[in-house]
Amino acid sequence: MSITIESLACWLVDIPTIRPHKLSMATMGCQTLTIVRMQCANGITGWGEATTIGGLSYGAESPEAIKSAIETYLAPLLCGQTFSGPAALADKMNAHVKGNTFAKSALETAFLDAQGKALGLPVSSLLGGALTTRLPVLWTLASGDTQKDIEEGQRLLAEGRHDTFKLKIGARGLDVDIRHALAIKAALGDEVSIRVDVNQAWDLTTAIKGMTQLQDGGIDLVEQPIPLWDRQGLIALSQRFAVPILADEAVSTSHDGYALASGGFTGAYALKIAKAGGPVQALKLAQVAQAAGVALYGGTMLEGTLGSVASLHAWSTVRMQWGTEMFGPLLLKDDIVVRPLDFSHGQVTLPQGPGLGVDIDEEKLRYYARK
Ligand code: MUC
Ligand code: MG
Repeated sequence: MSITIESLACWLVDIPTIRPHKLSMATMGCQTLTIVRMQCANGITGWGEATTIGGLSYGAESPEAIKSAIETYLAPLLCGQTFSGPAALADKMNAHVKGNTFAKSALETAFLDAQGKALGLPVSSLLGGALTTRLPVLWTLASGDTQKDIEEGQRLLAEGRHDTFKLKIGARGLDVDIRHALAIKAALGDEVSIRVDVNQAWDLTTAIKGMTQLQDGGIDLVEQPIPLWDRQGLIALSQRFAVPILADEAVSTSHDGYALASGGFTGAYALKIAKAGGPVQALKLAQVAQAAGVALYGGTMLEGTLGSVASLHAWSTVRMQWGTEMFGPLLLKDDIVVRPLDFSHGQVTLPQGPGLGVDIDEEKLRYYARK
């Protein structure tokens, strides 16, 4: 069903995190959600969200730049136009705007929300149909303190909320990081899957040393140990070690996925709607991975509920061999939605209503929106 976009509005929404979240390149005390409202013909409203991590320290688009790209370039391009579906929308955006995949992701999300509402179908149905309505979700232990991380992990295990954890390492020396990871693995026990994300912080030599020790210590997955540009290094590490590599920053689009896989990469790809330019675009990378025998993982840019649900609709349509990390809403002190997501037993429930299946609390949106 065709959708005519009438107007677009955009807000920067700052929400504090429940504790400092320490990554190799930034410590987050707050997350900024760039929220988009797409007003369409026939009174239909679509909502979308884009987030990044730590301003400009993770990716090339800051929240402010996402808002500016939408307001200055994408809104004038799209408003008044009719699109038969997300393919036509992406075609138009890509013909006139290079890059800016975070901004495009928020707009593709809002469009899918509007089209799903117009058709009375959940977004997952527009993307091929959900294989499941409950998806696995891990938690990231990243307080920066080993003992605090152990206590947090033990508490979440006891509450039955998560059974798999990711650790953020790479900000400190290799020996400190390895001690940290192996102490958490030892404390949480053999049954618990522990993965690490280095966020590009090591060079190849350090990665060979580090991965040897992580593999011997029973770590299950090593995410993006070396810089995103070192494709050959990532392929070499994936072939050298039994512990699998999860490519994150190195693989944004289907083109990156094709280049890595055809170069001999084995392991898994972290899909993220922001890296690819939206849920439909992220699934193109999933299809390349499936064709190449590379496993899949549902990644987050620490989105709030809107962005997490947009991702979940996409992730629900493919088999995620390594599960997902769509815990972003749990890291935030509050959100701008009427009903929070249902997280329990290491899983999250995919909303079933038309579109994203998420209602916005406009009072909260106004309260948290940057003035
Ligand atoms: C990343 O690089 O994967 C995902 C979980 C988390 O704690 O940080 C993000 C970013
Ligand atoms: Mg990562």
